[in-house]
Amino acid sequence: MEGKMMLAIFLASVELYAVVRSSCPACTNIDNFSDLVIHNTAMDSTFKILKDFGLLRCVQQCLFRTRCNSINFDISRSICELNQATNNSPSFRNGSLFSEMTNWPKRLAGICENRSCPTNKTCVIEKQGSQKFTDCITDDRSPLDKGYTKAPAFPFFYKTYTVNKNYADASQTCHDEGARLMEPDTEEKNTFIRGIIDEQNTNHVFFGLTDFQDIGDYRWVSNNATLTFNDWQRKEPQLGRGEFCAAFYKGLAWQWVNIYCYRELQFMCEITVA
Ligand SMILES: [Ca+2]
Repeated sequence: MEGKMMLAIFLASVELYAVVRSSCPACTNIDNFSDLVIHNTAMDSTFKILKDFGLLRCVQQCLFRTRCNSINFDISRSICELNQATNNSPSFRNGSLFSEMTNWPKRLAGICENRSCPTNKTCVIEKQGSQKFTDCITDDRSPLDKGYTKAPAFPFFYKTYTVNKNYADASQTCHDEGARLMEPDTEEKNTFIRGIIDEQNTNHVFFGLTDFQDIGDYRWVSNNATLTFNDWQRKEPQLGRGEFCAAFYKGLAWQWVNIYCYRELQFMCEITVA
């Protein structure tokens, strides 16, 4: 009962805190939740992204994992990022929230409070009838451990490859890591990716867009969706030449071109939130 009451107070306090922080000084002092840093996010140490998790469940998911030490929480999109760093100083990001584990009531973890699982595992609470018990289950291998980097303002991890491969082999390389070829499907993401590949010593970088089905009908590979945004160069895509794959081209500020799939180019993989 006390626990439920505490959770209710916590949730209420978070809402109040986010909305009327300045006019609600008492809200900042309930049960050690005084350190929710609104409009901030920590970079570089996110090892897991969870979608459609409320703030409380995000905090719990962090408490369940030995390697987790802080969270970023995207308030409007309910995206929860678990960070492993202990003392990363958060930087400004509108609509985000940062909080460190050291300031949370540990009993939010329920019966997982005193269960410490190995670093690659997470504690889960299971039920059998009215009995609850804990278990340590293997966590998905973190993209961070596979050499991926978390995009600071986006819910995905990315990795650049400086080896040249044809489209099929590039795609397979991403797939083998539980990833896919990068899909720059919004203007914001496209701009971010162009910034990343501009550091690469190359002229072309494949990404996950093809018109294998119908010439000129370009589709994102992951979900077969048509384009709602594009960044084709002025004379691209050129049709009827068998150029079924897409790549960024340095020649014109990394705008898009279609290109032969057998060309061996650099590429970029991404791992998004499931
Ligand atoms: Ca072309």
